[in-house]
Amino acid sequence: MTPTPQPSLVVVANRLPVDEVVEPDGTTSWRTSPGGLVTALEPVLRTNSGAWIGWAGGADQELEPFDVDGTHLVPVSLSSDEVEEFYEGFSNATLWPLYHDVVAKPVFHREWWESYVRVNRRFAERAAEVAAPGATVWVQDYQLQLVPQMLRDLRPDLKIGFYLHIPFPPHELFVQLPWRRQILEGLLGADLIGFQLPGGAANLVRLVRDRLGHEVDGEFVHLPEGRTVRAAAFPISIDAAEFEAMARSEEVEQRARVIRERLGNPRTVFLGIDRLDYTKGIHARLRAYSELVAEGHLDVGESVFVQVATPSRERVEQYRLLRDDIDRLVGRVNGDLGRFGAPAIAYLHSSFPREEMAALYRAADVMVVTPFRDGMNLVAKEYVACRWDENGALVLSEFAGAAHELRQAWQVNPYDINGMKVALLEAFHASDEDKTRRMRAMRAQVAEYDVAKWASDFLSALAELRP
Ligand code: GDG
Repeated sequence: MTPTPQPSLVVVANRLPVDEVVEPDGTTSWRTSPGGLVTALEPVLRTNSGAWIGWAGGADQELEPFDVDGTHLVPVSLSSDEVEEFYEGFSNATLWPLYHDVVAKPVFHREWWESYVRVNRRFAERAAEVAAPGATVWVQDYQLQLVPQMLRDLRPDLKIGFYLHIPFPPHELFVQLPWRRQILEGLLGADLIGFQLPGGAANLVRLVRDRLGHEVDGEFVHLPEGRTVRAAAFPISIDAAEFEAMARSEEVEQRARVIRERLGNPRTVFLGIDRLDYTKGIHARLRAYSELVAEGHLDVGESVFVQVATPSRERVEQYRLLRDDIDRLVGRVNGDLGRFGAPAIAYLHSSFPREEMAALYRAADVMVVTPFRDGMNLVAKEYVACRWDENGALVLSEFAGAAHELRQAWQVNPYDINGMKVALLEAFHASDEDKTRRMRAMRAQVAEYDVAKWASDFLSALAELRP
């Protein structure tokens, strides 16, 4: 175990930012998992001799704290029952669909809730043990909404922030939750609650006023005990400079050319990249595209739709059903419309290294991002960051948080198949001048509000509260 001075900044997230890798000789080690959150927080954690508390990803793993690339990691263990009830159950089959407009039906189980409470308490206790006196603790996301209040009860000296990466639902949906009051009270343990969009913050404030009867004033909630909580929007972003640098490298450019060659050098490559999740609108977008091909607006061989679906939550039933639906649709479309060596849809169910993602973004003429509901959607921002040539078109759902910033995209309602078909064709036929004008504006936005700015905006807003 590495001795560490007591950290003055502690990040608490469901997952530790590392993956276990097995070396050829059978020994295992840890590697930082690539991702915006880690990149953004690593420098802040380093200067504050910070720590990160989270689950290492396996069941029944008892691990001592360890350091990876200068970040001090404190593992929290989950039993296999807890993986099933807290993680796959309450987090991903209750909260996830409920917070995403009930796109799928949320499942309510009392045992799952009990597991959620138990695991949240474990995270809170770990944070209470680790944090220095007066430290700042930043709790992340929907799996840990009870942690702020549990932690405040244990350590009233701490400054506590909470950030929700997914949408926060309107009153009408949230109140379905049998444990709605406990969740609201859990969140209010924080001094600052951050959301992707102002609408999420407004939903929370309204719920707190109507359901708990607290006095509210704009972004502020005044609690009976005299404490004030702020709820506000801090839209997350990516490390835009890093993506652009990757996209400018000779290896990535070369790989993008190879990808297009392997696809048969079509005139136009459409691209979708998503975790295989029912919120992402994959099925509806592939239907819109395939109708355009069937009706003769697009020609197989000249155009191809590349859909990458990264495996996700494969033990949750709704995700298994979705996979079957997509498999069936792609099979039918290619069977009906494809030719030898020229499918209408090139579908890959797998995940790739980041360089390959950048090469795909470079190879794509039209990027299609059509979630039914999405907190932000970083894929849309990554595409923009990679288009240093100021070319390429983005078709973007108006229900992704990113639509509030990427206003120059071709925006669509993913429930409107005909509307999506029109937008896909417009993006396909757009002039270079039109694409450049739009891309330039979107690139300026993504370059300025990057993930480092997101983290520093949140942490300075937190520091300003309760001097
Ligand atoms: C949640 C919210 C919010 C995907 N496939 C591969 C891969 N990825 C990377 C993408 C991107 C990330 O995963 C996905 O982020 P998104 O934002 O698109 O979506 P969620 O996973 O649902 O994220 C979302 C986000 O949290 C942050 O707050 O924006 O709304 O739902 O970075 O590039 N990366 C690699 N290989 C893959 O195959 N290396």
